[in-house]
Amino acid sequence: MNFSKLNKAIAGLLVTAALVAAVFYVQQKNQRLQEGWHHGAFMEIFVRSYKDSNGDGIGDLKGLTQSLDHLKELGIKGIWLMPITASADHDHGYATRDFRNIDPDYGTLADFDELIKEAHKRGIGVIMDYVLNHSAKEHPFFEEALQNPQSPYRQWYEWRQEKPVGWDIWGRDPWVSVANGSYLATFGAHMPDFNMRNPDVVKYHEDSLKFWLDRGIDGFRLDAVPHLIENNAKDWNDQPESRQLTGHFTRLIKSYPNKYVVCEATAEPKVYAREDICGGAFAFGLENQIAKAAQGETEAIQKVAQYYTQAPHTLASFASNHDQFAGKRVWDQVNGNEAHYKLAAATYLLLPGTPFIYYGEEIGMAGAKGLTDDPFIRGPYSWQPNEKNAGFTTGQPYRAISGNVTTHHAQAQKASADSLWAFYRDMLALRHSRTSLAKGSYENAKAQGQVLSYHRKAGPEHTVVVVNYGAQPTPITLEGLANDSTLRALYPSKGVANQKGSQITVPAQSVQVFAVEK
Ligand SMILES: [Ca+2]
Ligand SMILES: [Ca+2]
Repeated sequence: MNFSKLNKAIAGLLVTAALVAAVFYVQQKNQRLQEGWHHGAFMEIFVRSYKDSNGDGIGDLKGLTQSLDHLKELGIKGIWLMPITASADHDHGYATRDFRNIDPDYGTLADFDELIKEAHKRGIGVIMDYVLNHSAKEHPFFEEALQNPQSPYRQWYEWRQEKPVGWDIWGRDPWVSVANGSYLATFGAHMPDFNMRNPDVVKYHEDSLKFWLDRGIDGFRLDAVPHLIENNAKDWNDQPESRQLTGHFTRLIKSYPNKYVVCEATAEPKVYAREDICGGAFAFGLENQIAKAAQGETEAIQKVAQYYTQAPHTLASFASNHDQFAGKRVWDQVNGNEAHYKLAAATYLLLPGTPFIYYGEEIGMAGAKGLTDDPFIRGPYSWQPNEKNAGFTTGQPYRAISGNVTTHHAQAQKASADSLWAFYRDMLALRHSRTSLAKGSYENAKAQGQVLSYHRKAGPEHTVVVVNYGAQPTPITLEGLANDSTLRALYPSKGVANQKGSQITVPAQSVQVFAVEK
């Protein structure tokens, strides 16, 4: 090869390398989530109960990955995974046995990587539960601390030689006595509290969070953060130190671009939604008002109207979740009344705040047959009208299936134009097509009898939402409209005439959404 041929060959190689790099860059870019993706609707998923891929009767990550198109069809932009880390409880997963591995029931780290990749391809972000406050009693660190008081891991938990007295957390003594001391366990003897004042513990959690961030997780739902640090028998809930430490972990997570944090802070969600603590927090307390408003209670409709006038819009709204203390499944709350069900859904899907739908809610799934308490609301997803396995598994489901599997399942819901699924899909499409609904202002919120109305604005875009919870058509006056503005019907898109002026009559038990135009 002479010199000029060699040069040409090198130039050719360089061009090829540049092309490969360009293709790689475009692929990477396509896999990145849009800025602000977390303003879209999330689905809370209990993996154990969602979809089983291997017939062992237990839902798993592969089953979820196979279901991503189903979630995308509904319009889901984010998934909150209840704990998928290895746990000792073999159920909800909050008793963590390994903070840096997938529960063997759910699959492997490779399955996790595949889930993230496939979710991102569909424009869906994935956040996961992370439990800071405690580990499982079976965690190797705690086992060592339990067996050997001289172990450095003794300082990783809250151990006392003498059992402290006078403590009462939700009616029980959180201190558990064993042969060589007592340990603190806010959520039960099987989940010992970490000593979060120990810098080694903080570092351990930082490294675990980074472990998942480096793998591509899009954020976290931080569990039970007001309980990170206790001061004494009286001052154990929501201490200033817990707020500070939560903010510390949030800053770490958000040092990665485009990440989202939502906290579980039941008593003071508005405080924890602050940017310096979590940025996002579940709007506990609103869910009860949504259920009551849906059934026409005027006082609750007033409270719903007021809520976001005084609350940060970074809160996360929901109608139900995996904890019985937040209520039963929506189906059981409204006793199967689908008109009430749709009103509950519209209420929180169109308000400010990121909506979190609890898996099964979008198909009208009832509680698990014959069960009570938390297991009642955590049953296998109803894919098909199969009374043996709900289409959730080809084997024997690990838990009783839903009481209404024959009438309310994904297959029928997706085939019907006026199903709950279709309604959720339409509400999400509206939210995602209107910036004002996804992240706009909240103005002129008003309850007139059983009718809720409010305005959402973003730049020149102006949307009016009207919900009549009552059984009668009701005339109302809309404030905040210019004299010459026209209300163009966005929902329903058929059968509602455009309106002029501020007097409108709202049909019984209906949701109407208008674009305000000059
Ligand atoms: Ca399985
Ligand atoms: Ca604690």
